[in-house]
Amino acid sequence: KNHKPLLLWFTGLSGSGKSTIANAVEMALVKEGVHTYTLDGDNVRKGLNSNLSFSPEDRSENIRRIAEVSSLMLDAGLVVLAAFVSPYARDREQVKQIAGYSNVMEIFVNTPIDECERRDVKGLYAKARAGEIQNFTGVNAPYEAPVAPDLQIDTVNTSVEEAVAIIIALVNKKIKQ
Ligand code: GGZ
Repeated sequence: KNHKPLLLWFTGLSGSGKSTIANAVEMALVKEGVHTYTLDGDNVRKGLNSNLSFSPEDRSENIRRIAEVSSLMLDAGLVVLAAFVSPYARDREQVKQIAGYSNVMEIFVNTPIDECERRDVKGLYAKARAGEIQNFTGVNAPYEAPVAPDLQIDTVNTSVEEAVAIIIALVNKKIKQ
């Protein structure tokens, strides 16, 4: 089936639910015959960006490379889902510059830090509070919330299924015109 390429950029704190939502959206798109690829910390920071830390400079380089890879995937016609903390507004702006403004849908997974910390799925917040992780976003490194995202998901009041339905409706409008 024919569809336009698109980059869905998920930004939010560690444990906000970015990857969970992105993976569920991808499954729904694949069911519709859309060609997708998901980039997240698990597949990018272990390979392409394994030489990068969580310093502000390395985070910027992390995001820049991901934007360039995404841009190549857009050339291949894919719907790319990228789930990264991407805490700096300047870096997210650069993503749009690299991939093309009209190709990017910025989705802010807006889960408050208290909730991320309460869930603490990977135990990283506890470690950060104990001083075992430096530069941990929300604890001892900043998160610059998007001022005007294309979409904002409140994961406290919205289920994953509801979030998927909202995102899919918007995505289909963009890629099937
Ligand atoms: C934030 C960190 C850090 C620090 C390791 N700060 O919940 P997770 O585990 O799976 O998601 C986080 C992931 C963030 O990587 P990104 O490439 O998305 O970050 S960025 O866009 O800022 O470059 C977390 C884990 O890596 N992690 N140390 N200090 N998250």
